[in-house]
Amino acid sequence: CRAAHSGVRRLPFATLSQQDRDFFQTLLPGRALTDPEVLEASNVDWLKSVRGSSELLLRPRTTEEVSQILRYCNARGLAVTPQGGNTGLVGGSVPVFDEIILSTALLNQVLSFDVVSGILTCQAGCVLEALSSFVGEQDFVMPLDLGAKGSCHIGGNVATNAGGLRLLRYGPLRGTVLGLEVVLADGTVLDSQAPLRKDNTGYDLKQLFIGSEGTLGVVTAVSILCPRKPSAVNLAFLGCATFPQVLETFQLCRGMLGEVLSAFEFLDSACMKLVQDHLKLTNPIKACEVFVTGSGVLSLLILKRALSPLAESPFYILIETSGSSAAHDEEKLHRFLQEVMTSSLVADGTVATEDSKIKALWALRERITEALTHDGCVYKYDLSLPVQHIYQLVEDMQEHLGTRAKNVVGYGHLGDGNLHLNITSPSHDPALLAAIEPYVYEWTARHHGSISAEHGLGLKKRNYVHFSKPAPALRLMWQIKSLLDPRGILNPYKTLPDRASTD
Ligand code: FAD
Ligand code: 2HG
Ligand code: ZN
Repeated sequence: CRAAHSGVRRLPFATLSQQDRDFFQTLLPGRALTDPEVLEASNVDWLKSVRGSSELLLRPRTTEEVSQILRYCNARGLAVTPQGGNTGLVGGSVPVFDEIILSTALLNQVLSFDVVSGILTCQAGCVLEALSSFVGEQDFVMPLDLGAKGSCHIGGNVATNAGGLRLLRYGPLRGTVLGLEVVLADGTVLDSQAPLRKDNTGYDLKQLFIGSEGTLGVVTAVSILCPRKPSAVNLAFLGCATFPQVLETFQLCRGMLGEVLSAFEFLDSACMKLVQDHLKLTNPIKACEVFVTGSGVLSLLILKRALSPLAESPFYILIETSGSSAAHDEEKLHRFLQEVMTSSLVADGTVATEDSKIKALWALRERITEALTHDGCVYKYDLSLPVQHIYQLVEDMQEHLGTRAKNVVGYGHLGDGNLHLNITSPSHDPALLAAIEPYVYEWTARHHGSISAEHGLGLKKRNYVHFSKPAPALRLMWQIKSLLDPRGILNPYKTLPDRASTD
């Protein structure tokens, strides 16, 4: 299922010489890898949709090593692809041709954690889940969470400005990242690691690197603000008969749950079917576990079943509350659930307060991406849209494609106005792709949306960015790129649209 490379030409970068290999072997003994079998995993992206042919994988341990690598590559004109956990979904993390892969896998040390302020400072290659466990032991949480947490690196999260499942509560990384250490293309180390909540000393340069997808510098360390771990968490998994009811539930939920609302996610029944069919997960509503709860008020609550017990719902929503008082949060959730059930906004549901059950319910949402990979070739769209139009696109696309697609599914971070539209087909189908694009981007532009809400542009979306950004903005982006990376060695062919299209 590959098409992303089409039309991309190799730029006139230098090719790797024996002298270059010797330099890197000396700089990083045992950590400059050339074995094609080892390189295979780093040359291919998570979706297995983009494959490069790099012959060198570098694994620095220190910022100084990253600096020396880039200084050398810049002088030689060798192109470099920074790589974290390689979980990116837009083909940004792997080489397109023979770029050297600079992996952050060994930059994996926590540097400091302040239990008073909650500020964590760590190297860029720390795995998100490991950081979550680390701060969790001290009663804090990471301000972001995503399905790829077991593999993605915090540096990769920063480089993509990842959103994820906690954004509704803690906001984007642009607010929670307090400082960055970045190595520029010429090897200069830019240290803006100020572990301060407030810092108005001129331009906020770190913002340039957040979401720059490895095209402006290599992030080597991150300071990030961690909130206290909420002592009470509840998760409601509810079924709705129509999308307007999902929207009304969202509106009501914001009003009634207020400050304890921490996530509002949705999936359609086609997604539910995919996780059931491909991953053998169970629909908790259909399975008749009418109400699974821990203690307190919720355990007494039996939801009225408006549909027959075995009916599938067309839509499912996950509502998470996080707070510091279990009784208070449960009472709020109780009142909200009563309201949505009696007004028939919600047809059916289940609630969990125990950790293992919460995890099982979250898996239904978090593992949709994985289930999709078992469904054939996946065409993936990550869109921001005004929330009232968010599912209209899925329905329009279903009608537009008819039987040409195997599945057209919608899910996402409804609370953030972020739709994940995924279309599958048994194999790569250029005619299907031509029917999807630019239709999907035109639709998004017409509704004043963004063609990339949280995944970035990478290789796959960069030439569609004009649907969301005006020409002067794109020209300025190229000017910034030229200023910071005049030889263009950092992650070429990614993020920025073809230069000619912006001149
Ligand atoms: P990589 O994939 O290795 O790299 C991504 C980009 O960042 C590349 O352009 C790379 O060159 C650059 N990069 C990586 N590290 C650095 C660095 N240190 N310095 C400079 N540039 C660097 N994304 C979301 O936003 N929200 C989600 O909810 C979400 N869920 C996901 C669920 C699954 C199952 C999967 C597979 C992916 C999901 N993603 C999600 C996408 C992906 O996980 C994120 O984009 C993540 O932030 C990428 O981190 P990574 O370490 O894997 O980066
Ligand atoms: C999610 O929210 C991720 O699950 C992945 O952002 C979305 O695979 C996708 O389309
Ligand atoms: Zn997402």
